[in-house]
Amino acid sequence: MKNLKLHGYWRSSASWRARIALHWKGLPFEYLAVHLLKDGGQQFTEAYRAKNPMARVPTLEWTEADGQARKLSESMAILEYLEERVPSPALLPTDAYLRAKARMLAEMVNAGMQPLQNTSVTLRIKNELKADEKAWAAHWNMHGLAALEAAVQETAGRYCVGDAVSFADVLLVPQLYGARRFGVDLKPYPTLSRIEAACNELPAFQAAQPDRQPDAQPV
Ligand SMILES: N[C@@H](CCC(=O)N[C@@H](CS)C(=O)NCC(=O)O)C(=O)O
Repeated sequence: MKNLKLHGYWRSSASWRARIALHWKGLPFEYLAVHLLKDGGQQFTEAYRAKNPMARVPTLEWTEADGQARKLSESMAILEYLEERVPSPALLPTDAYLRAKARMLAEMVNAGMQPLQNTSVTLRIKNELKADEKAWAAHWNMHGLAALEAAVQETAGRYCVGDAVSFADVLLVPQLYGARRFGVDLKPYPTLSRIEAACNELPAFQAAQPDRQPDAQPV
């Protein structure tokens, strides 16, 4: 994989997942910012939709050794692909049950939480339905985080699944940042908060943080 380019947005949790995995695997990449709000959302331009018909970030592009241009969207597919192409350092356990557990915890965030707080969803709730989008997003974060806190009790060590970083941690850290943005109190989730602190000691997680990205805005 050469000339890796990641289209992302500094505080998009899905882009953040891909950044963590790329740093974790030691793959240098160019970061191309897609501003999700400016100009009505740069993800909706024709040029970007040609790369990602869902009009979402992230999208990863690269060139193969034989010159073939490749692209992939959906952060879970990106994580799975990077894990297959660059198995070490790993982001999945070797035991099949624990691998499934890591994916299960990741999907609780990916499928069960993030889609309910996505920018286009919250904007529609606010502008079309005239409802409180922050309360909506906070509700689904609390629902999901309570479930995650309960679920990790079975597997947690230093990280979500034992003492090795996995997809579950890659999904957890950006989600907790999102939950804070929606005003969620994280005290009821002590295991998740402890795991987040452990992850944030790692260089790959530090390099992927939103405020370290070139398109970061002051908050
Ligand atoms: N399932 C997708 C979710 C991608 C996604 O929802 N990205 C958000 C940012 S976190 C986005 O691009 N939102 C733009 C919009 O909703 O218009 C993935 O994991 O990559």
